[in-house]
Amino acid sequence: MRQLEKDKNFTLNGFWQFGFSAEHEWTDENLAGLTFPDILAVPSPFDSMPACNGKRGVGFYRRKFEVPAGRRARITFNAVGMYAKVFIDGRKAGESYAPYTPFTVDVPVAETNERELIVMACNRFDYQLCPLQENYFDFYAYGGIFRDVELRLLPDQDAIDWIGVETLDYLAGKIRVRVCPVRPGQTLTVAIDREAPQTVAAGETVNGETSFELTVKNFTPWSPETPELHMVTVGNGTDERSVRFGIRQVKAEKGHILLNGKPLKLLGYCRHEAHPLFGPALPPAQMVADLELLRDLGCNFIRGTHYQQDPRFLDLCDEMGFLVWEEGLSWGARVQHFTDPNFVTAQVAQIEAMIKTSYNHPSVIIRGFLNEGESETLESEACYKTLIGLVRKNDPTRLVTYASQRRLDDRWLELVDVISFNMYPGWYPENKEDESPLGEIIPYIRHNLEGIRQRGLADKPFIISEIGAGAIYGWRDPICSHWSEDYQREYLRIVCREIVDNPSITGVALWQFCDCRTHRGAYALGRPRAFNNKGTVDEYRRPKLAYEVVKNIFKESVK
Ligand code: ADA
Repeated sequence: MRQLEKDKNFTLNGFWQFGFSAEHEWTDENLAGLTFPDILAVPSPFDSMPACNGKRGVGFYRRKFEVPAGRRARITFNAVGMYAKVFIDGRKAGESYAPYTPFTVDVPVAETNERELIVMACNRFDYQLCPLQENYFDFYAYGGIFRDVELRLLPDQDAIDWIGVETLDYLAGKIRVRVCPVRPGQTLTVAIDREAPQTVAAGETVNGETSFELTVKNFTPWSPETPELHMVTVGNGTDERSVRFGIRQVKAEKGHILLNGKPLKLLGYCRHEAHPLFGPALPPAQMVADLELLRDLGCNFIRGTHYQQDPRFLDLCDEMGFLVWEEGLSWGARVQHFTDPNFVTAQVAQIEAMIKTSYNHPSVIIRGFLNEGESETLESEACYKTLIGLVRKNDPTRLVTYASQRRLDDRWLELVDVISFNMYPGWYPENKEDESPLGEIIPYIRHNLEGIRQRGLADKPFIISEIGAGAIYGWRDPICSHWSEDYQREYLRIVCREIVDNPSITGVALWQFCDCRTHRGAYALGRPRAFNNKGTVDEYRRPKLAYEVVKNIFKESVK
């Protein structure tokens, strides 16, 4: 308990008691009959573990935890799939219907130290309850507590909930620090790195939030080459919290993305958090290994598809100097979604949460949402405009985009900072009669660039947000057919050359870094092994033939 008092935060990861029922009704909140015969490691999805592999139903998790008697505390769940209810000492304390989105529950004050936590997590598709994730998405929908669980002891009053840091002047080291909640006139202390704290008076508060400007004295702007990080600690007399940040500026100008005034060429991959054994709960060692591989491939850029990435992974991107496009959960939203207020509300809530969660990560330079929605339709207008407006308002220092698959038919390209197209010429070819449609790739890319120019949008940076070809690991084929490693190698050779040589292309997120499990059942008919096989490495990160080709072209281009 002494350690707990000292640190204020501690992890609730570890081995929890576990039970599963395929029949349990989600509306049934009676805890009395639940049994927990098994053990499950948290974080991990229950449906990638041997006992429940591939099952859909409700997982029940239970563990004890400690909070000093009389103290307030809060638990953060960094992600539970697909939706969850949390019970503390037998009483419902919170719920969440947004997979991949962190949520918190407050621990009611009690007279005992020892407490009991039960979590019900359901992985049944239910559009009414959880409109963000559906069964046709091209990645497996896992269930269970699959990211970290943390407990924080709170002061009796005036807990600081959130601190956000943004760069005002990357040359002078000027930053704005946002703090909430704060009472008008409240005195705060603030310290940068190891400097002595200074006192500031909270000025005007808006919705309980105040902000003040500071100057960091010794710094180098954050960049992939110099990923320098700083810490700000804010205290209010009863609470004290620290967040890490980097000083850097991102801008879109004259067709370029500028980082600290210098144009970037973004070379990288779309990356799912995926592993055949651990699902989306990647062990830290695998996160580091993925970034080492990406670095070896000559990449500086990751599109975190198609949901918020694990905060620990973003920490690593900050430290290792990767540039990240972060996006909300969505895949192929249609008119029926855009006209459903429930869907739009869920999208808004998750994007608001995403912005708050990753606000202080210098690695995150772009925010995206609604991957491949029906953006050619008028019905999609309100949803796209709402989300674009939300990012601009809540996070004006980052660039806004979305991956469009409607490309030149897309209606909302004028509204974004960066135009991003997903495209698969030569894989899903225009002409199925062509036995080797590799010749389609370059004309197709250039046709889209020309279309953008004709639409008067050449001053917006352009990213190919997905492009790729499937290859089954180990399948070599002298006739270079679809699904062979040979075809993928030739495909990516053409794509990467064009990306690095064509100055009108600001960047690429190749589809995709590693093979990953996709839907079960007939949706997987076009997906051998029920995996999306377009990884440059397979699901165990074994390199395919394309690996060396991508690496040589990307590395050569930055020499
Ligand atoms: C889409 C989608 C990806 C993946 C890809 C493919 O562009 O955004 O998630 O499904 O197609 O492999 O076809």
